[in-house]
Amino acid sequence: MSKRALITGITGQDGAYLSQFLLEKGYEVFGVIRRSSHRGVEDHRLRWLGVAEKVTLLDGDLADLSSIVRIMQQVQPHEIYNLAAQSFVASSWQQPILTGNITGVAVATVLEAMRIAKPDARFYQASSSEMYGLIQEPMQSEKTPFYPRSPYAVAKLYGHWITVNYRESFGFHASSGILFNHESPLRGIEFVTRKVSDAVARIKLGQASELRLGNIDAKRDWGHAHDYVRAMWMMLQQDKPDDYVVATGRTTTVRDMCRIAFDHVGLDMEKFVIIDPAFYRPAEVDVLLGNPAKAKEKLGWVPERTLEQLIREMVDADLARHDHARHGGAA
Ligand code: NDP
Ligand code: GDR
Repeated sequence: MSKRALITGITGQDGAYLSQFLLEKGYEVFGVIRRSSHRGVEDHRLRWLGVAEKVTLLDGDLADLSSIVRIMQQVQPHEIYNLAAQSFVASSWQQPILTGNITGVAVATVLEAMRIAKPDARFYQASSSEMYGLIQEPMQSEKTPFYPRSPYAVAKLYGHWITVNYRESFGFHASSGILFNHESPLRGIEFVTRKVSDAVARIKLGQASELRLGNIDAKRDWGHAHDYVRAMWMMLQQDKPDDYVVATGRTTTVRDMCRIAFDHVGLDMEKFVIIDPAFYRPAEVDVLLGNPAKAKEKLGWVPERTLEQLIREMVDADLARHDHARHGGAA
């Protein structure tokens, strides 16, 4: 009999890659979908990966405990991956309360649904390197103190600690992955890597003439989502639940990431990039650099793709997308 996995946030970047990964492992995959945002149409990310027909989507919202309890009772999952969130840091200053409710407190909603309907399931929480914020140590590990710098990061800290607390209070098999930035052609257009790859493709095709960015001196430890969803699954295969940093151990400025994208299509970024203070944040996380030693040692996890491969893949995908649209297809 195949294992059942329940994914909240299945229509997001990670949800799509995780669905594909789990289906390949023989899981039955169920996902929570918000009709309010999708109006019953299967999401484009699941279609892009060819898995939309293979997953079962169930109506629910993390703002509605009863919907999550019902889904949990119906699916009886062996593994629960809580990926749903208001995940865009910049928006969290515009919607701090919603972010607190969904990215933070709703982690307890999912844990409570599990407590009511399937307490022996294994639980994964999508924690974030943003929790480190104002950096206390040059390389961040599971032991580095947190100092959140946005309403998003504050909410993620609640999610992180409530996961630890349910593990310690009720003996739940609940693990928290402290994942550093990970990207792909399925990344939301609002995030900087995808904003860059999309703009570079449009500039190359003569459809745009500039790219407006905020703080390009910020540094991030960027990996590929395809590699990172594997780490989520690996955490839930361990006998004991725990917390793990998932990162590449290399940090790069937004400026240098951008240069990789422009170089890939033979353009000089200096001619197109305009610094626009509208994209500055009220408080910035200047640099993130993760130490994935524990994940390597305990899980045997190592990233397989480099930043250069990732950015080139994203630019190529956006070139194909815009070229297809130019010839009458859907972008
Ligand atoms: P996305 O923003 O791509 O996806 C977010 C998902 O959450 C979407 O499926 C969205 O559904 C869903 N969602 C939002 N609000 C609700 C709600 N009220 N009820 C149910 N579902 C909801 O995020 P990613 O895939 O990039 O990230 C996955 C998780 O990992 C997030 O929690 C994120 O904060 C965290 N994370 C991400 C990192 C990254 O670099 N990508 C790094 C570290 C942590 P809908 O389609 O309906 O909007
Ligand atoms: P981040 O990702 O905030 O790290 O959160 P994002 O790509 O939005 O920003 C990365 C860095 O780039 C700087 N930047 C810009 N960012 C955006 N979006 N747009 C711009 O024009 C721009 N110019 C410069 C930002 O200031 C920042 O320093 C992501 C999300 O996926 C979170 O959910 C996740 O938890 C963390 O990664 C780890």
